Amino acid sequence: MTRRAADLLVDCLVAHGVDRGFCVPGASYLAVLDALVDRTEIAVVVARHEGGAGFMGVADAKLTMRPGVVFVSRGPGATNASIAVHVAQQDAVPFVLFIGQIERKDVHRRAFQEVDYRQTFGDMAKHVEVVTDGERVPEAIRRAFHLAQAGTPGPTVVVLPEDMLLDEVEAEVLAPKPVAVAHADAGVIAEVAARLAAAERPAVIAGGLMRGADGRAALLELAEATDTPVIAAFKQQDLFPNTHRLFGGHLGYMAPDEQVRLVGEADLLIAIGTRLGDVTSQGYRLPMAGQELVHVYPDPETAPIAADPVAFARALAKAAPRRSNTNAEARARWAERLHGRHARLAVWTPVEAKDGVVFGHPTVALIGRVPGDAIFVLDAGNFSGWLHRHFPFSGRHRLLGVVAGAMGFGMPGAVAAALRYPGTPVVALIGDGGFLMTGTELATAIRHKARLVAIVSNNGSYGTIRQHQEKHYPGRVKATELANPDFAAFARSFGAVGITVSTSAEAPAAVAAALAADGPAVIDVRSSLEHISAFTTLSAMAPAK
Ligand SMILES: Cc1ncc(C[n+]2csc(CCOP(=O)(O)OP(=O)(O)O)c2C)c(N)n1
Repeated sequence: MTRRAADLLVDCLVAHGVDRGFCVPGASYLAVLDALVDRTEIAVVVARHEGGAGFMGVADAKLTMRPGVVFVSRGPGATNASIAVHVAQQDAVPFVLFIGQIERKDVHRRAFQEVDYRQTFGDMAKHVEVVTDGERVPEAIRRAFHLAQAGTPGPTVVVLPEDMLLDEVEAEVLAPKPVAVAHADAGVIAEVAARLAAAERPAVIAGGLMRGADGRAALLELAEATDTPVIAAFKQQDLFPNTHRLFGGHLGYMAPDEQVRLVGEADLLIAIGTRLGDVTSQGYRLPMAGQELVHVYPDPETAPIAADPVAFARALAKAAPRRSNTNAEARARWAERLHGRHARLAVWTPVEAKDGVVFGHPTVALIGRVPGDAIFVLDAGNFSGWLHRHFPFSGRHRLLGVVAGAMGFGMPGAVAAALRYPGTPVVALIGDGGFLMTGTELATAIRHKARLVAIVSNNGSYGTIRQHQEKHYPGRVKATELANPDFAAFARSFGAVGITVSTSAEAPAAVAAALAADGPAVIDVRSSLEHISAFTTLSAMAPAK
């Protein structure tokens, strides 16, 4: 049987379990869109910017643990989407980017919108493949999906010359290539179990690769079976119930020094499913000199124990001696210190400001108003600090953020989450900076009747950068001030619910009304710039006069 390469490509995607793709259309891959017209297996979500489409793919992958699939056009489309390729690499998320390309005969002529994707994405993607022969579509798809998931998950790029998609080909669909699950040697597990049993102050640092339900269950089992506290790596606070006595806090951006020194007292750190990047390690301060570290990650370039982190956690929970070890008392005191420090930091003391609403108010208004399985989506910026600090994640909540720190993830991430879990409340927290980067994906939310709540911290500033500015160049403000539209009116102009919060007292009712809305809702919080973060104020940062 012969078929068009574009049809074969869609058949291959279906065979790989793809049920949704995000895109901005382009003339360069019209044949794929044509092939998708009659296919009900794959939902196509059209975004308003390739950065938005890309972030949707990343968010979907974080939720499903399967590769996010995104289609963009050549040149401008592909470069717009590059932010998501970078995030997928930094956040270790499986992701496949399809790019339409110029015709094969025009390669290297600097043809209209031509880009050499091997060079452009060479540093960010795990694999970039130009499919120059339609017969090789199945092989290319299989490789791209396999490499996106094997070892450290990450992005792959498949480039589709426009004319290749029209090839009449005989090739057959290839089934997905199974992804290897590396198990640590029983001897290694036994050795780590013995070290864990001997430790007085052990702690697990849990990373993003534990985000699936099985990973969370394995963490809980390991913690409870061995009385070992679990500390969340950067942005992974949802992995463990935050009120559990064995929750040891979150190693977030610029964590308080007291916390870092306390983690530095651990006599055994077991880092599972985290790369121990610069934020989690607090600028590579952790592990501290002489501190014992067991590091488990699925590739040997990152960690000495190259194993599947979930399988490892499970195996360690089974192998480690139960709680009745001789250090039980010391362990209990250690867990108390770690959890106590987190619990003290988490207490919210309502505070008012003259220049707007302290963003903690709408954040804590979520407590008790969202169910235990709600999905939170965080854009990048200081506003996120209040959620990290004061919101007690249940262990079933999901927190989608960007370890790579890219702004613009909030709205598209929320759209993807709302489409994947239509029955689950989705709440995005976004700064006024990030909101005007990709907030236009509200149109995509409207189109798909996606139920989501976006709470925007409107402090008229790129606040995070202002804070850095005040620290390094006090009083010399440049390029961080913003002029904003009325975000509630902006939201209403899309057909969404728009609510303005100008005083802290209005926050709870606004949150409740937004959660009850039948479609997307945006809360414009006129927030305080003086309260620039959950940890400090502009006045406190000002040099003493
Ligand atoms: C795409 C992108 N551009 C620039 C930056 C640098 N950056 C980090 S935080 C930030 C400001 C965020 O401002 P806003 O969204 O208003 O949130 P706030 O910090 O005020 O709470 C900027 C510009 C970034 N991380 N990502």
